Amino acid sequence: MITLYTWTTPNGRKVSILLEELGLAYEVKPINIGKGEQFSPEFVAVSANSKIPAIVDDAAPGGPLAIFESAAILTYLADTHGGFLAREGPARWKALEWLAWQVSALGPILGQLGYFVGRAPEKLPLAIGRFTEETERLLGVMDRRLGEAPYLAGDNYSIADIAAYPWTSGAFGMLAPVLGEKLAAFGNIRRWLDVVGARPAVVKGMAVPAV
Ligand SMILES: N[C@@H](CCC(=O)N[C@@H](CS)C(=O)NCC(=O)O)C(=O)O
Repeated sequence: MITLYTWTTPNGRKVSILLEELGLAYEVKPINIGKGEQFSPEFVAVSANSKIPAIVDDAAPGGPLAIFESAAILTYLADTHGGFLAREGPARWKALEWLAWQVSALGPILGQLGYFVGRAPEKLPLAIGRFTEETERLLGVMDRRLGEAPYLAGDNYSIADIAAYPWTSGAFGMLAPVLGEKLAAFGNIRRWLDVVGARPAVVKGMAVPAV
């Protein structure tokens, strides 16, 4: 059995989406990061960096395995269960390329924008301006890619799309008042959001954890 440690945030939902896509049985352990549960010794034993998501796979090859960092978890699950990541060839490297881009660029920049717009105790125009500008640049990069190919890795839906979906739907949803009319320029992303968001596993994964 796989245990998923997660919360109601984009990084956690990447993993619940993939678990749903793969049709795997999993147990959800909500970690309320608003209440500091990510710092409990029990959770740190699973996720050394005190961040969700993390998994423990009791049936891992070679014995129970704990993994944190969403990119590592997605790659592990896709490789172990044979889905949404090509075994070899250009499609594999394109998926890993866009997965790395999502975890190193799109996610952190949107996370910082969300913080400075919504949660920072002080409104700092310089920080909001900087992260808005970089968000628009990154969405431009993604829109151009989705103008060349239906999915981030190319012809097939992959863990790169799964990683990008919860963050991008947040940018077009919660962050729409900040990003404003600029979003209208990203028609390829809108087409992709509609296609990916209509997948039953994505709908189910986005509702995890049910708290
Ligand atoms: N690079 C990590 C980022 C994980 C991350 O930032 N998780 C957030 C929730 S989306 C978290 O646990 N935050 C708790 C905290 O910062 O204390 C990944 O991709 O898994």
